[in-house]
Amino acid sequence: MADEQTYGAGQIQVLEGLQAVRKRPAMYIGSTDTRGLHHLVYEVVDNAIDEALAGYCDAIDVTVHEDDSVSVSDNGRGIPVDTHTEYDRPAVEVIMTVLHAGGKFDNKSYQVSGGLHGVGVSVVNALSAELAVTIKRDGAVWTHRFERGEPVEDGFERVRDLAPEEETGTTVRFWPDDDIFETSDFVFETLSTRLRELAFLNSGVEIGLTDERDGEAVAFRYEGGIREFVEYLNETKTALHDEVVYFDDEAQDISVEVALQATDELQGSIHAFANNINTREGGTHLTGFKTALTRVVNDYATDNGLLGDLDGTLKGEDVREGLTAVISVKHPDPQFEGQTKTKLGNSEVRGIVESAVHQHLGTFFEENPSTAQAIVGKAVEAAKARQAAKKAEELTRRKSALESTALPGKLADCQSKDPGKSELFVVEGDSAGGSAKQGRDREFQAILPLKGKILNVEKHRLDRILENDEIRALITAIGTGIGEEFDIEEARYERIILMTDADVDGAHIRTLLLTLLYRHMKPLLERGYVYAAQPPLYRVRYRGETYDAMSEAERDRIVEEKCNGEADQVQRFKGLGEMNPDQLWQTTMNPENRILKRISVEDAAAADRMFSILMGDAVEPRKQFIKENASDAEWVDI
Ligand code: 28F
Repeated sequence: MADEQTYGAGQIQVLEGLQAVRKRPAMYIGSTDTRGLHHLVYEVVDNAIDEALAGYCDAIDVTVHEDDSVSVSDNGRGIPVDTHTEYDRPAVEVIMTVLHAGGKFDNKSYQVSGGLHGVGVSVVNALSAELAVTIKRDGAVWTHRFERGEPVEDGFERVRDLAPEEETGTTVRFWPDDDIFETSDFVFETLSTRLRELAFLNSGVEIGLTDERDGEAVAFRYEGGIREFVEYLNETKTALHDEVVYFDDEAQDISVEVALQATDELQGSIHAFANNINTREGGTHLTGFKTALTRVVNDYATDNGLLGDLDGTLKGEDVREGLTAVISVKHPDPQFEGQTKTKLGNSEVRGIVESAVHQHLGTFFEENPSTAQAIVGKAVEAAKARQAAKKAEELTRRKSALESTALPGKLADCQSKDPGKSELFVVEGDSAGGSAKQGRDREFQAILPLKGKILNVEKHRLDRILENDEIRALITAIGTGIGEEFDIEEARYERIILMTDADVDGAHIRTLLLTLLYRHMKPLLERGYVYAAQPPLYRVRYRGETYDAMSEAERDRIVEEKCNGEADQVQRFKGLGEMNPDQLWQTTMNPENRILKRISVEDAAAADRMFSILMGDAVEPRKQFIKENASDAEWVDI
């Protein structure tokens, strides 16, 4: 090694590389917010995983220290420390300072990551105020230190002999640079979720996480690999067959693994990975999987007479309904595409996955008829429901301008036939519906009372939903149809105003309605046609004047400012039904002074998400959750 710091070509390349990374960190790690910060850990862990894939490591430990630094340790061979011929520096220094110097370890395995994900540990080094690496190999312990990516002078040293029973391996500890990152706060849950995923994807490797800030610690090791991943994903679901279907294959140096298990859910959950990266944007491996799956299920259904009176074949959506699956491919030269570089682009992968799934799933079905019946049977049931829904959808829409589907009897329609001027109030309860019918302006305001709770759309397919009279009445009144039949241009009103009580039950009904609209009539939300009415909570009477308050705070302000602080006659409106027609008109329906909240797609999505989160049968947590969130909507004058 040269005595003085010689700036040969190698050193200049190193400096230019580090400067490039520090100048535009987001180009290398995606962002400098919390996601980018956690990406540093994943880059270092990836190198340890590579050592495991090469067959030399089976334990990786990640530690978050109290000083907000992170250590990653593995029990592999230890990064080489011999002098690198081209750079005349220790190999470890080259790997830590030269961009993309990780390279292929040996022909048997390859770096697991590519694209944004495989920038290499030199990027972590460049973005760390300090980085220390400890290597145990060749009978000794070596250390090296870096500051913002640059080697510390005389930082590389042989520290001591390796004790006879000591394992070889590598430890990298880094202190993220506060000049680069918006935060230095590592989130245990974020790290543990990704480390668990890596343990599933790399069976047999133990991955531990310790948080020295509060002592929390977990360890993941799954001998069953992605089989256990599917079991984990299905922990809260009802599986339709006991054994997780699993197979793996390799062709052209590309390995494919598939695990799947059908459940009674309506939503599918398919996760595709390439070189351990969660390809959320999909790609050729996922396409190949879906194509072959649909074909194999259809072939089995046809060959075994399982299609019944179904006309046509099973669609992909039928086959994937309720299916939990994990696909994991490993590719020596992965091409990641898409907005967030999480779409696999390698075209040859599609055919490889397709033939692997076709061959192995087909064989599995032949050898395991009960499992095959469970999976195929679920797809046939989904297809039948889809076709029933299509028929029912047609019933909710005018077949042509001449034929009109009878409007629901309980709808008090408005006189105007101009959707742009017409409003439909969907009112909770018959008594409030009665007041609304009397109080409204019948020129442009229609009323549709809904009785009690409408059906829980989360738990049912569209065919079942359309059996519900309340929901069918609503869809028919709106006029657009639903699902595949939906046509926004047929909307009979351009304002659909949900008017429910301002209590938990009212919020519950509003959430049910929003979930229905979000899932099956989303363009109504996208066009901004959907609103929530805001009935007053209080009425304050003082010296012949009446004031309406939308909240307790407003009530107190009125008492203070208008009633000289005398807590005079204050009426709490328990529900819409307590208001007489004139009060309801004046406070909630009269465009002159009513307050409506326009419901955005995001609002409805949040309602939908909340609903799926709380879909368990425990009603109390659901009510509590809605109560806490029901009043957080901000209200606008319309
Ligand atoms: C805490 C993070 O980075 N572990 C690593 C190794 C082992 C070898 C290696 C790494 C460049 C191209 C050779 C050792 N002996 N954990 C880690 N463990 N890199 S990174 O070599 C990288 C060189 O190939 C290693 C023999 N072959 C490879």
